[in-house]
Amino acid sequence: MEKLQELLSQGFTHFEKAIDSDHAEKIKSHLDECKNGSMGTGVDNFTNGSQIILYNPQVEKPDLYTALIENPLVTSIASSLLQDPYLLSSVAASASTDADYGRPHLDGRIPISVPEQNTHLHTMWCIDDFTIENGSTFFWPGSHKNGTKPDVPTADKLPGGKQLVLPKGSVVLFLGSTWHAIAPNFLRNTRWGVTITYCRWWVKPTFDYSKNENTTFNLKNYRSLLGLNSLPPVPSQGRFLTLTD
Ligand SMILES: O=C(O)CCC(=O)C(=O)O
Repeated sequence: MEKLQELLSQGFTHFEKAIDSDHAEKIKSHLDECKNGSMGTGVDNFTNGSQIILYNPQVEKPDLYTALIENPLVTSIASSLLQDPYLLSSVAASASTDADYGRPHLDGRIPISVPEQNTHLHTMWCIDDFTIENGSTFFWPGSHKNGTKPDVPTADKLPGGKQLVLPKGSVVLFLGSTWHAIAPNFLRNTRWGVTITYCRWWVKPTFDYSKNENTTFNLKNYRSLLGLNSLPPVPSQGRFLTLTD
């Protein structure tokens, strides 16, 4: 798989227009509503005001997000990298602001320098066209092999970052160890991205989605994605993979 090879060698890869633009526009309207409404939104201090984060928009409108969570282009790579049965760890939406460049960071908690051994796979769904002017995410090619976390306050202080210019409906896949950062939005419109994270079956997901059945019942593989079908094999020397029902 060419895209998997690119993910492992560069730290990120992408598919253009993995959902159609009508679908992306429906998600955009929903995220705009959420931002102006009562959902748990906030400006993340970690990124010094450069990012608005909205957690779990799919709780309100699960049908809009299912095709992203279970998109076959993503799930085939998740199966290869994380091995089945991988779990759904988190869903969030992120908008760029005009405040500043974001802080380079990695999402997978610890830097794992062997690409194949990453515990997390992250996706950034472009709900708007992603451009340099509206804050397309910076990714640092090869940074996933450093075995360290970046230590600079803002993306403009770290050379070598690449911003992908992508049409709405595209998806970027990146490893838990890949350095990235949000960029400033110099336009007055909103640039939304939806980030969906998957993890290995033995890693604790960020959110416990078994508590929101309405969020997940429409997922085709929801028992597997939520880790509800896990049964460690006996004897213990066989416990490299979980068994599933
Ligand atoms: O929205 C973006 O461009 C970046 C999001 C991000 O850094 C993250 O969710 O970890």
